[in-house]
Amino acid sequence: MRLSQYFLPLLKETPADATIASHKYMLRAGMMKQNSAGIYSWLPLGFKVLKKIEQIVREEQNKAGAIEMLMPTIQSADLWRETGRYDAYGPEMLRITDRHDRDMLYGPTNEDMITDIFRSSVRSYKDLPKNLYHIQWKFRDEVRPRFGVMRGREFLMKDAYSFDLSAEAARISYNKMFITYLNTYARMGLKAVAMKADTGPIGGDLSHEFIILAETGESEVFCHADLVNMPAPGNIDFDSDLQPLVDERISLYAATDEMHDAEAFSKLPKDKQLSARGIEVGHIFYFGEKYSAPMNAKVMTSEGKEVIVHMGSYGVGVSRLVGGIIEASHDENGIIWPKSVAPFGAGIINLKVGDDEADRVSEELYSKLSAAGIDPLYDDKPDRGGVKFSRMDLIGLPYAITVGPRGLKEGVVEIKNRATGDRLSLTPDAAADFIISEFAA
Ligand code: 5CA
Repeated sequence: MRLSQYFLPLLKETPADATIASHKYMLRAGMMKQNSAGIYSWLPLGFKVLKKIEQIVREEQNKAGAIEMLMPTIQSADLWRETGRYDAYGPEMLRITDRHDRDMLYGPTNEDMITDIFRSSVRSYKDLPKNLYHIQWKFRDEVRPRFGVMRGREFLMKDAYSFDLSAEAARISYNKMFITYLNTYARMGLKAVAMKADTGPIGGDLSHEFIILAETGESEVFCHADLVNMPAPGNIDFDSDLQPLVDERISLYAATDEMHDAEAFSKLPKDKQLSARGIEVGHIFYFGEKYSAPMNAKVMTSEGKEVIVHMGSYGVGVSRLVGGIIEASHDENGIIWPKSVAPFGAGIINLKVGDDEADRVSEELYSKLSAAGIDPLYDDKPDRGGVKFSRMDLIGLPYAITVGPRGLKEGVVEIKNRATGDRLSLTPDAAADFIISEFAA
């Protein structure tokens, strides 16, 4: 993409209500624009990141055998009346009446709807287990929408729903999601810890929140320090017994504020007692028959007996992750994107647009990197060097190649690594090869 043709409305001033880094930088870097409290438009740069995160979530869900679908944002109140949640959900639910005076709502979650879809088509144990998911906008009329996309009213969630024949089988589905979540966050450069959590309006008695540590996090959390640097399981066989991998983690203390047991925590060695603030980037639940019983979602067993199915649900805060990644990775100059979710792989800064040699070399780099799938952003605008450098730092691409007449006299361009600040002078060809090989690694 050529910057002169892109839509990147940067802000010079930080809006007064933006108090945390991700909120400030998402506004300043032209990633999003607020339309009303907790409701945002995703501008092109922000939208690219959102789509990359979504795709990582999708790939990891698919690896674990979950199946993608899409349910609507607007739901009928009838299903929610069946489960008793229409009244129970309270003022967080945005209720709407259509022209025929029917009660509708903008979905805050989809347990009721997916259970209806399941019961209307699945009859036999042979069709189990099943895990169905979608990546869809949700609406929750939060009392205090704040921190930009971190606590929005309209936000993008991946929500998966599992159906099993028994509590034991449901635990296997739960474990698959537990491991998948660790792998998903690791691919985004995040260290997420699974913590015992309260189940709130979703319900059930087995639940973990996935938390990334950040000073600006909304939750107070407590955990064994070793959990933070424990590597994600990575490529594993999802048909194998995952319980040992899960146990290795849940045997160490980790709980959110609501589930905190101060006495148990105080028994950890002093240097392992980590109390910090965190951002909830995912939440998984096992709630058995909570929805399937009132909605009569049953299947026939191999013995010809009808049983209520056991369910779980599994959420990832896709739009919240955009902010979460920035909280975990930024400096005073702007965002530092991990390669896996960066909106563009590298920037090309032409310091003297209009200079034949600078233009020619920049164009060549642009073609070569584009052909290699690096998706470069070419700053071909006629601005001063200082403006270009700070703009590139703000938007946080992993690498920037500076092309200027002075370097070109020596036959070199300069690569800057955004995360480390390291600089390398290389010939244009070597610079392109270097970046291509960094992305292949
Ligand atoms: N149905 C279940 C799981 S599918 C569910 O709704 N779980 S949840 O309420 O915990 O939400 C799942 C994830 O969505 C949370 O972990 C969080 O990362 C994200 N989320 C929840 N509320 C908001 C919000 N107001 N703004 C941004 N993200 C949110």
